[in-house]
Amino acid sequence: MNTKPQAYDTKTLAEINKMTNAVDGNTQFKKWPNWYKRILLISPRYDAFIVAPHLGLGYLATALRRAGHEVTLMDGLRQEVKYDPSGFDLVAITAMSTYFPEACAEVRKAKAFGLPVIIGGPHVLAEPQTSLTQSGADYVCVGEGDIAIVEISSGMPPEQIPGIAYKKDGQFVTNPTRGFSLNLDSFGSPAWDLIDPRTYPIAPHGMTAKEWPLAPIITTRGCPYRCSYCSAPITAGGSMRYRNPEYVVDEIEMLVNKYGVKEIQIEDDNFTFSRAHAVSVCEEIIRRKIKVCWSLPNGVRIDRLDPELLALMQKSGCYLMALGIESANQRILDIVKKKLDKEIVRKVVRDVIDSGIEAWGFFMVGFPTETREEIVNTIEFALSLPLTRVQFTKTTPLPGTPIYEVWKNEYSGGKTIDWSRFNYYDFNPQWSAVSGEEISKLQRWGHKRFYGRPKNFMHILMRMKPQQYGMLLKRVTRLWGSRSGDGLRKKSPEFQPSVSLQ
Ligand code: B12
Ligand code: SF4
Repeated sequence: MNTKPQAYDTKTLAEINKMTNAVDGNTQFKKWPNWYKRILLISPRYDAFIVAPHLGLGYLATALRRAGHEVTLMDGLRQEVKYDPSGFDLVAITAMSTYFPEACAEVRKAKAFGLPVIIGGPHVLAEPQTSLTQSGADYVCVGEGDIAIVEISSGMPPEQIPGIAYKKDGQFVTNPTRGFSLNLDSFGSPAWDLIDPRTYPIAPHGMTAKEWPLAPIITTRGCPYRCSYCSAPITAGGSMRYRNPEYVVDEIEMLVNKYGVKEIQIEDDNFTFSRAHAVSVCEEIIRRKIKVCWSLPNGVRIDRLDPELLALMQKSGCYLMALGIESANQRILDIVKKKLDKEIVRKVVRDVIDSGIEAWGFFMVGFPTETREEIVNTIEFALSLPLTRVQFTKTTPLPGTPIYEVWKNEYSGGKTIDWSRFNYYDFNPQWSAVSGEEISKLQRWGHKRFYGRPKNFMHILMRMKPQQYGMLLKRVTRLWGSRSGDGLRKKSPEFQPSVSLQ
């Protein structure tokens, strides 16, 4: 088995568009005898507070349409996933780890109708073999799907398709890896008509937003860092790939003009890694005088910001950014290979605020070997910064990451994960020096202290639309009921910190 990723080149946007008119005239879009015409893309319904247009499925839809397929997209968080099987020839389902069980249920449904099924997404690309076995799908896409899905749908024999896995004569077969595409522009934009921002409820990433309708976009894929808890480099690639800033701003302009979008959420893993890229996007927005505000709710690196860049970002409409701070302890930052100097955090947060951009802080608790004092130190540090929002998430061993291997080999005790509780609040890997129950308490205590401050609480309320209040209540109740390491939902007695926290 060849597992070495191979970078491959793709066509330019203009070339691809030209090819669309000649579907049969090239190898990439060749129709094999088993050509599947009508493709159903599904993101399953699962328990969620955030309901955002699914960019991944949007991109797959674009790729399929270009190759002449008819595409239907059902997002279970927006609509009921109900279909007449006679309307489809192939079903394609996406899955993150948290909703892998729901994805499996969709696979079973489609298979009961006799439809061929391919699954993909961050969970299955990290766990292809178990995903195939547990779901019962016909194919697993082990990586970026933009080309693989076209090849599967074209009826190409599976053994010729890089980056997929399947079963042949009862044996699991993994084809050679498909590298990450070097030319993101060849993928165009997601099929926005199928993930129309106006058809989604007001439940954006980060829960709050300034304007509505709102659309997420990506301007880059990948991240060159290797933080050992993060699966972004596995999902989106271990090096930066950039879209042409002009095409990015074309997309923003189109979203504003055609869909009435008033706010953009840039979901890149590392938007400011290349200062030149970030500058170009901002300058192009300013040059075209686009009336839109934008934010970075997925987080940016603290060490990839400077006052001039921040000023430009603010001028172009950026009003909010989340900062990946993670821990106040250099020991922890070093063991998880964050490559961040804790000493610069306070100054950068100040720079962000001074530029007129609101700063949120992402922190994590329950790292391997982390002590109680270290967790408390992180919470205290977070509380001492001028942030308007904080998130203390539990360190979760996402499949494919180095810490997943550590968890599996040293702490899992041979047990398997209940994926339905595999999120940053409910799962506890039991590898910290602190018990799971204590981590849950500290997580709640940190949030309680931060949002217990009237100005922080009011800030959220002011940003929310009245129709979101029910969701807020549900979210708070959920956080307070988050599960600890033993897997049982427990009512915790009033938490009394055992060290002085003042
Ligand atoms: C935006 C985002 C979100 C958004 C929206 C997600 C969405 N609807 O797509 C929101 C805010 C909702 C979200 C939530 C969470 N997220 Co998130 N998110 C992202 C982020 C930053 C970008 C995703 C994106 O749009 N990428 C761009 C598109 C083009 O890529 P894509 O969706 O991966 O799709 C491509 C391929 O994966 C593949 N593909 C995908 N599906 C399919 C299906 C088929 C059939 C095929 C062939 C191919 C295929 O082809 C697509 C096109 O190339 C990623 C980071 C990353 N780099 O992936 C994390 C990421 C996906 N999230 C992650 C996590 C952990 C979460 C949470 C579980 C965190 C939490 N709170 O506990 C929650 C889920 C909440 C819940 N209730 O379960 C992890 C997932 C790891 C995993 N093993 O599942 C990631 C990778 C980040 C990380 N920390 O490592 N997230
Ligand atoms: S946490 Fe951020 S910097 Fe680290 S690997 Fe993930 S995306 Fe890259």
